Amino acid sequence: MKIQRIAQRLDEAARLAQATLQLSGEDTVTLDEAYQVQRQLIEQRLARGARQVGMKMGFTSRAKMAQMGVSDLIWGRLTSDMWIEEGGSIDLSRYVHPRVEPEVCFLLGKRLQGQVTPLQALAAVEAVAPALEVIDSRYRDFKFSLPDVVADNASSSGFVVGGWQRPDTNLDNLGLVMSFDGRAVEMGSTAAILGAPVRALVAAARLAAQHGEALEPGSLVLAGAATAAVALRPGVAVRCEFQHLGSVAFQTLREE
Ligand code: OOG
Ligand code: MG
Repeated sequence: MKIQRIAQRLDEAARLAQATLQLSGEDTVTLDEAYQVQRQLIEQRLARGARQVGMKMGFTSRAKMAQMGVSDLIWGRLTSDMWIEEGGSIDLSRYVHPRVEPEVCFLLGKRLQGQVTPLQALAAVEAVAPALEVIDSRYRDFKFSLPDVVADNASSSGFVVGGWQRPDTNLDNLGLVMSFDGRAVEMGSTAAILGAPVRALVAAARLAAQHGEALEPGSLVLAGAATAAVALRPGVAVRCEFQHLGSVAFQTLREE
């Protein structure tokens, strides 16, 4: 069956770190089918022992929409095997063409589902943290249509979460600098995320509900990148410093 076949193709591309072709011909999918593929893809990871730990929003900033040539919010699922320890190292040979981008992460203390106001969303937050997301499209040349990238779990690949801060930390317009080996590669503000990152949480609750899902207590929500993503290379110390929120870092191993 088509959904199963595409999910398997994308799962294999991720496991082997080998790019696959964009979905076309009989494998072209609608947005609705793309979310079915995504769910199937995640089922396969769960069957291998991973746990679903939350969700991530995509294309919540103009910088990201412009970089990738798409203009709609999407979401993907975060699983435990994507977690990268803060300060830890990753081996780039496990990825196709990884990039990194600055994000903020919410930890939910209460359940959120459906239409909620920003105030209700904030009331469900237990803590907030600076974060970095490692994205890695499984498609050749990092090119895709909106349904393609949704099927590929929104390019999710890894995430690093820094120290948790109080839930009432104001996230609305915090300056940030992402650096490689101490040199700035992207600068921006959390205001780039839908005007205020809490709006990404509101959107996450609404989009999840459209697929019969809720944001459960204990789950993480990545709000989407504040700047364009930057390609990773071996042997680099990656760090993002956020005004009032602290920093988050990891490194990539040198090539053997
Ligand atoms: C898709 C994922 C988008 C974000 O933060 O906007 C995303 C991609 O850019 O490949 O994670
Ligand atoms: Mg992202």
